[in-house]
Amino acid sequence: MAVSATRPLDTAALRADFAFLEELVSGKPLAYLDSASSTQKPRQVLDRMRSFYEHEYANVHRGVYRLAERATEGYEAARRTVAGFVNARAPREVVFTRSATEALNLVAYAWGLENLGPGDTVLITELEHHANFVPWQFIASKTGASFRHIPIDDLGELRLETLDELAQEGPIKVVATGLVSNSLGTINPIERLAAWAHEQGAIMVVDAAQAAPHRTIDVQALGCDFLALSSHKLCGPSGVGALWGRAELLEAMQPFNLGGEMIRSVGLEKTTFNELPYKFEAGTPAIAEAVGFGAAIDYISEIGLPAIEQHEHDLTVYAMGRLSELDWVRLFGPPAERRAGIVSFDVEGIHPHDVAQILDWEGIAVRAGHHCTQPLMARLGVSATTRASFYLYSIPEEVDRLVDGLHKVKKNLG
Ligand code: 7TS
Repeated sequence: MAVSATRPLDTAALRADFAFLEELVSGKPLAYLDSASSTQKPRQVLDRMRSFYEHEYANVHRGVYRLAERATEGYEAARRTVAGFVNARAPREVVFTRSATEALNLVAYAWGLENLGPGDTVLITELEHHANFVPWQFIASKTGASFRHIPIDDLGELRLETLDELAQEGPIKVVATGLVSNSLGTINPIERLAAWAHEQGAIMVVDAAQAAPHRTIDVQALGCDFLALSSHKLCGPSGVGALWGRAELLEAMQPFNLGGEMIRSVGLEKTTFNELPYKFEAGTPAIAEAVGFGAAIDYISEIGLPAIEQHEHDLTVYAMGRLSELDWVRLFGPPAERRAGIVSFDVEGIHPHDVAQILDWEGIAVRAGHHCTQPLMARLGVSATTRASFYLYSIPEEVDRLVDGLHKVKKNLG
């Protein structure tokens, strides 16, 4: 299957790559509208992992025998693929982690503990996923730094006019923000924030977990210093993610986890550490998963990120249009032009968990909850929302089924 970036996605051909679409739930075809939580996996990724396990598998960076060399080559090829995917200057700027969460913890601990102190400010946003919120809050409290946030407006967009006021409160050392909000889909102006962060003498940390699957990522154009992503959100396996960091910053940092290949030499008196990127990869990594991550990037890159983004945008416009026909449904977040393929809403008088439960009986999978963004939920004045999210295999008929399902929810519980 080859789809040009300029042509619409051939969803019928793409959907044939995904076995999960053959599943029936309550006797109905599954409408999987929860790709922001995790995406489904195409056969190409699963085949690559199976073939790697069958023909190329051994531990990496250790053996001198042929199989270990093959495994190491597969693992390092995946690193080169991730590096190319985010336009890193070199593969050594890419560290494999367990997840985007671990990547963000790595920066907060390894950079934050050394570089933050009383009087400094860590700035996050009111939109953040807990993975880019709690580690900074924790490290700020450990180091005595203050922890502040960029507020949002009623549409869920950052109030950039507050930046200068925030800067007056003390030196800002870190600006940490998501590129795309997992709860509202808001797309944040990272280039502008990165330029501003650097004017303040701060580093710019980008959580791209929710952006990398859907739009082209270029760390050099974004102007950031660190960027985190996860494999499982872009058609790859779970258990692996990546941190991209500027080499000079990674070089200057202390390791995060200790043991295994991240070590150069160990003595009773002193231990020295390996070079980048191995310094940050302790223990046996998720080897076949990294290879699957690379295969997933190849898969979505061949389809074309611009085409995926356009497809999701069209679905979002359609979904927001259809949902706004229901005057008992309240939509959260910015207009479709300024958001990714995520639609969070509230059904008047019915708890999101009940909404999701009834939709499940109709074979429709949506997420209900706070989506690991409790400060955002507080700002919106709700404890939870129902969230539909799209990916390259999503189709308008699934949006129609969602709307029909919501009519049933309203009839049963409204
Ligand atoms: N950052 C963002 C913006 C996310 O959406 C998520 C996961 C993470 C970080 C953490 O990624 P992980 O791979 O380390 O788990 N978001 C969601 C979600 O929206 N529903 O389930 C997981």
